[in-house]
Amino acid sequence: MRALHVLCAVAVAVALAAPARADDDLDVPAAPQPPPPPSEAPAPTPPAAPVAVEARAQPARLGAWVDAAKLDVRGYVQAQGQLDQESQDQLMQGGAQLNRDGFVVRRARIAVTRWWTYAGLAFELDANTIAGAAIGLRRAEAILAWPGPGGDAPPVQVAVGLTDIPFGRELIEPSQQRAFMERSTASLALFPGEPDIGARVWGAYRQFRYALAVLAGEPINERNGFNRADPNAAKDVVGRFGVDTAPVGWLTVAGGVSFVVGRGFHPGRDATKDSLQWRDLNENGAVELGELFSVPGAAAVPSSNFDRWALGGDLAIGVRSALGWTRFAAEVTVASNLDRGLFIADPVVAGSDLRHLGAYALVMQDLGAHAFAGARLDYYDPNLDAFDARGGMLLPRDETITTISALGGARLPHGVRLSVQLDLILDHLARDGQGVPADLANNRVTARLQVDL
Ligand SMILES: [Ca+2]
Ligand SMILES: [Ca+2]
Ligand SMILES: [Ca+2]
Repeated sequence: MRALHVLCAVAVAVALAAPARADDDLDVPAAPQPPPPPSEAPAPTPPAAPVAVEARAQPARLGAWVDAAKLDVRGYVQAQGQLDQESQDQLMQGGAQLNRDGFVVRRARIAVTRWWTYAGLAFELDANTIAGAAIGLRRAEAILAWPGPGGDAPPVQVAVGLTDIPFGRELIEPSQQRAFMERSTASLALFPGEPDIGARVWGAYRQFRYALAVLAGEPINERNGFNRADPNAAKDVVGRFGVDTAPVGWLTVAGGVSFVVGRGFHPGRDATKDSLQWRDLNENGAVELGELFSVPGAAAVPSSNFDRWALGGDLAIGVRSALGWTRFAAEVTVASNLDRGLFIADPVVAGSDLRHLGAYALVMQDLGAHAFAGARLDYYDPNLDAFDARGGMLLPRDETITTISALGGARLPHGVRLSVQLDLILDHLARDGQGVPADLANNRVTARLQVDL
């Protein structure tokens, strides 16, 4: 009996002691170093628990740790206020908001890169408030590189993951460096997002540049935060071959040709049952025999793929004068069934292939060290073969969107950039009193403040 009492006492003692010991264990990392006296100087790193010390939010320590780990950490915030003629204090059928006036965090990005001799990783997150606060992946690449003798532009690099789409000039230009608020209309329509999932090979030899990629073909759109997986097994092949050279100190020339070849996806339809529909034709609120209609069920329609392609050419020239750099750039793209952002191209629904034509030309001028100005003319025809039914006749229809943008801004010290852009959009998206396509009132002005990390 006594033995049982002793056993119980020991068990109770152990049970009471156990949680206390566990708590002690949890406190151990913080415990060994008493808080330093009120002096400002940080305490020397104790030999125990170095990770816990480094995790504390001390900017100097964090910077030292980032340096020691050879991490390249970059980031920026683009916040803007905008006024849009198209804005209304109304809701669309279904609840979508039509207000476009106000403040927006367009991009808040943080990017981490780490390089070894033959490998690297790149990781970038994007946050914005375009359609409510959203955080998404902008880039995640596992990279292998074959460094050349110079080490500056490796001849061969291979990236697998969420990577850039190597088409043209505008799509691969980082948003942090682009002077204009957004890419041109054609670029936004054909490539609604800048990254896509796949594998990319690129490199440089002297002034020559090449890039080839095999991608899912569904660019991730950071505007709507709607990230789709790839619905078909077909992969888009995207490539660009070009040159980038500076023959003299005051002149730079870059240009290339790009292509996309791939297969898009047309979603099928579910099967439907037979149903009965009532339309109150005489509006008396009573169901009468002549107002009942049968809607026959339909069999399911299978999904199918369709071919799509694009071909583009781009040219950029920079000239330095006493005023600063003057930069010209132009790009032309012809494409078929590739619009994925604006007027979604689906030849299965349309009954024929949809041909697109996009182009832009821009000029940017430095005005001394701290100011700049620029203009861009941008053109997009989403369907070169559009027809419109009017008065019982089929007439060729103009669906082009021409945007004239003017930009001015200032570069301030510490990576601060303030810019204002006015967009005049000439389109055929509205209808006048006779039903003839007319210009929609959708001009806009945007003021943006960008601060780099
Ligand atoms: Ca695909
Ligand atoms: Ca009725
Ligand atoms: Ca307009």
